[in-house]
Amino acid sequence: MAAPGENLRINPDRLWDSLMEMAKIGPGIAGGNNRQTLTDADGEGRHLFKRWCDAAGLKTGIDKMGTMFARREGTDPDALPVYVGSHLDTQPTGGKYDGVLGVLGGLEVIRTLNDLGIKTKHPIVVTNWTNEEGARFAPAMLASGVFAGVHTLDYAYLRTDPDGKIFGDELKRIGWVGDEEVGARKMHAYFEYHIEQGPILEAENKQIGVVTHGQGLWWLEFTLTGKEAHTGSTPMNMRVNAGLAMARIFEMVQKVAMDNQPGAVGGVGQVKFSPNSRNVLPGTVVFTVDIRSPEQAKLDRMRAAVEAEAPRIAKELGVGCSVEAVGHFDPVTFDPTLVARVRAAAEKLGYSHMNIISGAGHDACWTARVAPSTMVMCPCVDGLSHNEAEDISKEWAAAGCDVLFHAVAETAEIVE
Ligand code: HGY
Ligand code: MN
Ligand code: MN
Repeated sequence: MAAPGENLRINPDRLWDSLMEMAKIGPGIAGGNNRQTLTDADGEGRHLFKRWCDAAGLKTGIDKMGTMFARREGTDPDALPVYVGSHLDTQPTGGKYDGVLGVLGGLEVIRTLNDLGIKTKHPIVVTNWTNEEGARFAPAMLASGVFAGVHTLDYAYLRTDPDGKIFGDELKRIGWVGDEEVGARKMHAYFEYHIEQGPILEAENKQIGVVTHGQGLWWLEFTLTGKEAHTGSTPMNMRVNAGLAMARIFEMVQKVAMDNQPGAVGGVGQVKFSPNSRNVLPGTVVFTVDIRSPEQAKLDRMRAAVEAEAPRIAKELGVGCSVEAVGHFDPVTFDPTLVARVRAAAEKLGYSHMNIISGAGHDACWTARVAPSTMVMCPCVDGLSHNEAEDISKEWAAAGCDVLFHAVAETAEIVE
């Protein structure tokens, strides 16, 4: 006996075609994408998304962080909207699905409601958050962080990229500064559909991740001060070697993460040597330690250990050491009612599913501070993400979007 609405499914080909169309904007060099936030490519991707929203009959509002909100009216204009979204910006060597699947999956929900002529009591708003990745401008989830009251607009506008470009200037340059106050919008609920970016769902052969929690994160930016000197003629006992201090700190971060298993990760993705010349010992080395855990106590313990050990390591080598926390969010528990709705949708549709904790950060981690929020996940091949080879199947993409459709439609309350 089919469950009511079980046969309501999204259009897999339309979703896939939209993903492939968006992937043409800001192409990478190895099949993925380089559509970093506030670049011309980001601006082009925004225009394409806006055109699609216009064609779907949505009214698009933009806030002062450039976040895009495309609204489908409900039968009760006073009812708070159900928001569904993610991000269109990518890593410099990003994949075609990280973030994009959630924005275009939200649009596919709207397109399917339009096809079926379904009305909902609550409006539904598809959202493209500015600068989720934090690759060009730290921290990650910057716009949703301002929306949730974690960062001020001024703080965000003054963030600078590695070339010294300023966030506010770049947002103005690409022409996407909106007039809405950031955070003025109130949400009935928020859903985010995302690839897992880890290996669990594929390994467990599950189609749907029912996301109960998101792990917390610290981004600790270290500046090590050594002495610029000739790599050839400077005797080993006369060196003030910031590069060596960095290497020993990396080893220490690895040990801190391994000592806190299970449920802890630590590593470094970005390093800047100055003057970065092959035969000059670095005067300064700047790098960001990324540590994460779903357990608050463990996350804080790891931060304390790293911040205690790094200066000691540096001092042994006569190297100066300073640290600044440039990104942080605590572990988040998603809304149990919405989580149960996602699980029920997967069951109704006959998709295999399992509870999962998000290893990556998402805008939902911030919206959870201001509205009931949760996520839906689909597997990705070999758990690979933040790599141009990031890959998913059309079937995985569609199954997750079907679940998103049912969870969003139910929360928005279908009007017969
Ligand atoms: O860093 C993260 O977890 C996300 O991809 N911005
Ligand atoms: Mn993402
Ligand atoms: Mn990402």
